[in-house]
Amino acid sequence: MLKELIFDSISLSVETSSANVVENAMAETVMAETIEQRLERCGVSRRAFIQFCSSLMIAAPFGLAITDKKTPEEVAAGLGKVARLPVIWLHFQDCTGCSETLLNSSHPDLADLILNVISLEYHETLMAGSGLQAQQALSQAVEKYSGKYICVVEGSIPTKDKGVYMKMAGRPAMEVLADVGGKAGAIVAIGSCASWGGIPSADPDPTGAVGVADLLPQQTIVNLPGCPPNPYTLLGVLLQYADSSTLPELDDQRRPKFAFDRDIHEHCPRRAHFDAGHFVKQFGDEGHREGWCLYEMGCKGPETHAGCSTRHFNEIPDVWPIGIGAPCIGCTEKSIAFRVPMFQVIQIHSLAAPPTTYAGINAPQGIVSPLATGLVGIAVGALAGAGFVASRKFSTQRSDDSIPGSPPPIATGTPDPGPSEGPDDGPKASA
Ligand code: FSX
Ligand code: SF4
Ligand code: F3S
Repeated sequence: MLKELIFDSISLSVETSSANVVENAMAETVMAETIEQRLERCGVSRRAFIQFCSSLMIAAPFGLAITDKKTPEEVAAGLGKVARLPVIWLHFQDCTGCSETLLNSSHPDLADLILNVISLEYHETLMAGSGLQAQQALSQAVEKYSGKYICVVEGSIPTKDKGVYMKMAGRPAMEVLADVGGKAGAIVAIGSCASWGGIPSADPDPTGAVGVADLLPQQTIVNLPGCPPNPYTLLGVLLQYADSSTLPELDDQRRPKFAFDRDIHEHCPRRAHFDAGHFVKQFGDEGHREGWCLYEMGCKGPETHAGCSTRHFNEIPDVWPIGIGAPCIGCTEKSIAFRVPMFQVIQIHSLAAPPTTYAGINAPQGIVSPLATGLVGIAVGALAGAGFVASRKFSTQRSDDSIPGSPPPIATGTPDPGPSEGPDDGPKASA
């Protein structure tokens, strides 16, 4: 079903000129088609479309004109009238993870929907055509929709040795980007590779890999970093552009604020463990199995702007790095992912270190002196007498022995070790 839809969705070049005429006529029809008409023609239910709009609203609760202060029904009604946006998708040095994340939904309906709400004119890994056919399809689409289409770029562009490390139809990737990107209404650099080099640009960077903005700084470019990025962020940007030819507000790294204005740590489900000083010390230890904070395993969440902690992947709850027990590697941050070693503990610049503001969880309670308690008991009578009994009970409890990774109980007769900082020294806050 999905395969059929993909082939149906992409305008492919054809083998004969008469077939070309038919194809062009069909493309005209498609161009004039609104999202609503297309969904109806392809038998996509209104219910599925409203569900899609709800997911888009969850992904972009603020800052996206098409979803702002609306109900899902209103969003669906508005988007239904929008003409399908022509999209030309270029692949350079990448793993195709960005395309995968867009189409590998756990609900087949969603993948169908995505390919219906936009008009994907060219996408090398999805289209059936190849070689000359593919080249013709690209140049036809560029010419036909010049200045109106969005060019989505996936992957970094090699610049070393005149770009010899990647060519398409004999042309270096740099040249293809300048041509196709230069004639687009706007460019969306999807993924960290297209945004600023990503994995291919990691040391020793053999191909001189750069992002789109390094080569076309004057063009209108939206960066959607992430390795891979969240598909709803792309769809939000594309649909807003289709609706009003505008882009959402961007930050100083050209990322849409609606998706990158907060850091992972702010909404991380393990945040309470960070604040309490519960840190995983080793993959597979008890703390790891209990879902404790991954900061000491190199988690870059406190310095990483992205929405993964609230918008999970593939429509499945908890499917995101920290959700499955892996530290965030900061894949949306230019200066972190593929620059700072994955398991290296980072300095935290944005907040105070918890141990300076919160008590450590394993601070020893010590023994309340029966004599002191008794004296108070004499002074305040029966009420404090009850307190004495309670305090004795408290003092004989073992130190957090129900908590994984906590130190062994203090043996009888061992001197009180005195106050401690808690289970460890905690995060490294910057001065
Ligand atoms: Fe892969 Fe895309 Fe990472 Fe890069 O995503 S998921 S290597 S950002 O270009 O295909
Ligand atoms: Fe979550 Fe990482 Fe922050 Fe720990 S350091 S609370 S795992 S984002
Ligand atoms: Fe990337 Fe971190 Fe999210 S590694 S996918 S920004 S949790």
